[in-house]
Amino acid sequence: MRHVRDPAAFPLKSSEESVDSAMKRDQWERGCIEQRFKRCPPLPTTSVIIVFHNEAWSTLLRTVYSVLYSSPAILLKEIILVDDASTDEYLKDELDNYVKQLQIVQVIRQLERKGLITARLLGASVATGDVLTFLDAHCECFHGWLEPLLSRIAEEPTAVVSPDITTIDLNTFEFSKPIQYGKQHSRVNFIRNLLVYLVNEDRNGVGGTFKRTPTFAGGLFAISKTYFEHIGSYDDQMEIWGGENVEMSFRVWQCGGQLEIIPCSVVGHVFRSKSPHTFPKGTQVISRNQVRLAEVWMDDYKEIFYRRNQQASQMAREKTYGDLSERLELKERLHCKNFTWYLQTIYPEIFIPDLTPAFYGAIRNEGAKRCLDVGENNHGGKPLIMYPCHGMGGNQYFEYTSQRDLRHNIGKQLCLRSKLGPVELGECHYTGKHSRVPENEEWDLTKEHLLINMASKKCLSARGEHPSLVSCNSADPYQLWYFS
Ligand code: LR7
Ligand code: MN
Repeated sequence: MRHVRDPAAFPLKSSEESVDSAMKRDQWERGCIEQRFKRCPPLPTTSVIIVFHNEAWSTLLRTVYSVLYSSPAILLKEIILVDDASTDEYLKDELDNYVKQLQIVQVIRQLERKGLITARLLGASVATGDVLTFLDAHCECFHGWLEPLLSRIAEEPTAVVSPDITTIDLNTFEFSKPIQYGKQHSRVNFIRNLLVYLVNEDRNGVGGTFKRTPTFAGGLFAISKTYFEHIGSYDDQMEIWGGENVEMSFRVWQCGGQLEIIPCSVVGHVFRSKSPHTFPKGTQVISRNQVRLAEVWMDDYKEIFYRRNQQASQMAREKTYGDLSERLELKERLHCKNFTWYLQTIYPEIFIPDLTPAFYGAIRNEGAKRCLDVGENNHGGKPLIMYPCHGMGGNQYFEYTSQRDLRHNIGKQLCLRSKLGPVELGECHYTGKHSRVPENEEWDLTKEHLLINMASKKCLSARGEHPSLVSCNSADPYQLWYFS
């Protein structure tokens, strides 16, 4: 039996009109259509938990109706809407009254604005289903999304499973087609600063029903309620937004669970170009959340992150990230593995930047009295510039590595390389395994503070419009470079 939808409140633009044929074909090609789920023993039931702060009425209700419409009634125990202290009037009595007619939908409220993490914990605390399924408040579930998630958890209770998340267009509310695996994860904010993320497409599970993934986006997932509690739910001292997804990724893997994407489960999410939220204590709560997770789960590798994030580094030094004793106890109690294990076992394909680069930070030029800077939006291919030293890292962050390349590697690994004319940034050729630094990316930082490129044997100079290579002369202050 299926729940009935309210056509007025849920003008199903995507699931019924535009998407259908492309999506169905896609589902067919993946072998999703033939999947059958056993009735005996029955699949576990689920509580769907949707947290929101000042969400638009239409998108919130669209999410709710989409769950009702696409989930078998026998599996859907309830939908719990958790209001994170919204201030919009329509989300108060009007919402309470509206959902009464929907019977299995309830609204609970976090009275103080504390963010999505504690809001989800509040939702979980009242949930009565076997499995907790979390969704953002602007999602649309595609037909058949729920069964594969629950089925995988029934088979493997320590699996934390995410649907394949597709983009709902911000303006037209259309699903993107075709769906692209993995793409969603490149947005994982913290990892972007630390390591660049790739889903390993090859490690499919039995029959391709799941893919293991080192990290997840964190907003849309299902987990057994018992396992959620066992594995340490969330760090309840994380505030507002950010970091909890990475924390959960590391924790689940390091403490014996597994993180998976279930390709046959498809859910759309409205990606917004910028965060609509206010941050009552400022956006530094994001860094604070990240420091909390780095301190607990990343061992010495946290330094790689701190070198790239001044704010986080300062919090770590001054220990202003709050008390971590409960999280550290949890790690102890569950006998969780260390971060080296995680990187080697779960994420072997990742390139790990130097734990202790020979030099790092800004590179100041003696003659120009300015710093080497990659300029705006330089993802490779563009010449560099000289810019007043700002001490903020960012576009002026470089590492001189043990293999003697010069990296601007806050997100992508970009290397300084020689070229006729101005030097430029390009993707680094040294990626660890079975690779070496080509001469045009290799630099000798001499005692005299010259930077000699090994291909041309010429020196980097800050004279002229862009930094470029010239014949070496240690008496020329424009050829002298200092790491600060
Ligand atoms: O203070 C807040 N209180 C809230 O209740 C801030 C947000 N929220 C709610 C909000 O209404 C929404 O329902 O929390 C949810 C997530 O916030 P979004 O949608 O504004 O942000 P987002 O989509 O960028 O969120 C992503 O990153 C977050 C980091 O904390 C969470 O992990 C979100 O769950 C995550 N969203 C997804 O993973 C959705 C799929 C993205 C992909 C792929
Ligand atoms: Mn969202």
